[in-house]
Amino acid sequence: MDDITPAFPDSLLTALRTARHVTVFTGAGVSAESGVPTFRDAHTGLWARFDATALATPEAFEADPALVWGWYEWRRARVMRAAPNPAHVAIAALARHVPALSLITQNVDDLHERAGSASVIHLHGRLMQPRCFRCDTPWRYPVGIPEEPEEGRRIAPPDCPRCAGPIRPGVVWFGEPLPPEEWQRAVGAAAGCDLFITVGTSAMVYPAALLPEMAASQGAKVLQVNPQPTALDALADWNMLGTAGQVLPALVTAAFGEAFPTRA
Ligand code: BV8
Ligand code: ZN
Repeated sequence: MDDITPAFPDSLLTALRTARHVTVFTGAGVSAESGVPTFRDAHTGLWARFDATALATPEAFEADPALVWGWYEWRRARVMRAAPNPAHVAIAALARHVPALSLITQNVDDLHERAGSASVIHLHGRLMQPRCFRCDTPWRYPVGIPEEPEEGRRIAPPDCPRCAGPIRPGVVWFGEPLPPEEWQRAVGAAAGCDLFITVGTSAMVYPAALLPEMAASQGAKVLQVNPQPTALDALADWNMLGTAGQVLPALVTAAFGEAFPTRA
């Protein structure tokens, strides 16, 4: 991939340099350059091959726990073999240059944390925090990176040591409520910021997709970073068409002078 250095409007650089509170909102696109598949991308997207509602729901898990657990084990192996990319690193660095930064993610991977971001708001749960489907007791994966199962392989979920119920992924499935405290933190971060940066999300899953609108309606400026058009194009004050791994490091360098390695 050739390293292009995007040109940033002065108005954007000034907004970033003078912001009191920046809120960054990420979707699967921020992890794409780490090799973690997104959901909707035509060929690599998880949902191109699986129907998400056929897998990412409690009903699907109850109907076929081994199919759903196998899908998440395949994803977990991919995430554990992945490394944070320059986008994750730039977001973690940005926190050092602005008075206050909130990071809200729809992703269930831990790449923001592994890049050094703190107190990440995980709206849709965390892959690495499985729990019992029946009694909610937290469960811990065995140490080490699992063999990457071939896609679609069924793997029976472990049994809960307390109630023998099936262990489930620690994510929020469709039809399940978002964790109330995480949602409240996210709403506060959207309502309280003066610059909202949305990165790598098609903004089609609710209620998460309401956050950019909430930020804009209370007066925040909105920057979108995405290589494709999304539902947020009309809302954004600036649309940087490019990948997160190219645009975000260049933006932090242009605004604050901090240089970044251009490769993950
Ligand atoms: C809820 C965890 C209520 C699991 C996820 C009918 C019935 C039931 C519910 C609904 C319904 N209709 C609507 C709903 C609400 C539903 C919903 O929104 N459905 C959608 C499909 C319409 N929402 C829910 O069910 C939510 N819960 O409403 O509960 C309730 C209240 C009280 C009591 C009971 C119930 C729960 C939603 C959470 C679902 N879980 N994830 C898992 O990961 O398996 S969602 C999952 O999909 C992700 O977390 C993420 O949120 C979403 C995918 O979106 P993106 O991250 O944007 O990824 P996508 O691939 O779409 O886009 C990637 C973008 O990146 C693209 O634009 C691409 O161009 C770009 N990109 C690619 N490469 C790069 C890049 N960008 C930058 N750089 C690159 N290199
Ligand atoms: Zn249990």
